[in-house]
Amino acid sequence: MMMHVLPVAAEYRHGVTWCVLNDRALGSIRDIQEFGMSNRIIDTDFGVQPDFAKIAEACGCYGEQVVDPNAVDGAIARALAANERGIPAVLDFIVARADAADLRALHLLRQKLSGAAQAESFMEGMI
Ligand SMILES: Cc1ncc(C[n+]2csc(CCOP(=O)(O)OP(=O)(O)O)c2C)c(N)n1
Repeated sequence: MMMHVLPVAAEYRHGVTWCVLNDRALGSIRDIQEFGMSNRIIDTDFGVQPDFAKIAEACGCYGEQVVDPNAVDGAIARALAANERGIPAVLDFIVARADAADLRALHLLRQKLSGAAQAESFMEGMI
């Protein structure tokens, strides 16, 4: 989701819901920094996040932040109900950081197959 699409979707009354899985990070890039670049985490892990629900509302959309897992069904129902009325929606689900085991495994496999130096350049090439 890019922020500028929100007022456009509202303008054209698109019945669409964006679900943000909000772990306060650009996760895939952060994982590359952690596992492929000697744990140099730069500008991918955030202490401050915008309030995406308020941004949605400011753009004429329905917005809701969801923290409690028990609130997921209700939030989805409210978003879809807004969509039925021609109002786009953003659901900002606050989630824990996912386990990066897959990327770590891929990195280790590349190291085994082609040596550490090549694995490092492979990870750099992914950015
Ligand atoms: C407009 C745009 N800017 C930058 C990128 C480069 N990019 C690819 S993945 C990524 C991080 C995405 O983070 P997030 O949306 O949190 O998803 P995650 O990696 O956690 O699955 C970035 C910045 C992109 N693909 N598109």
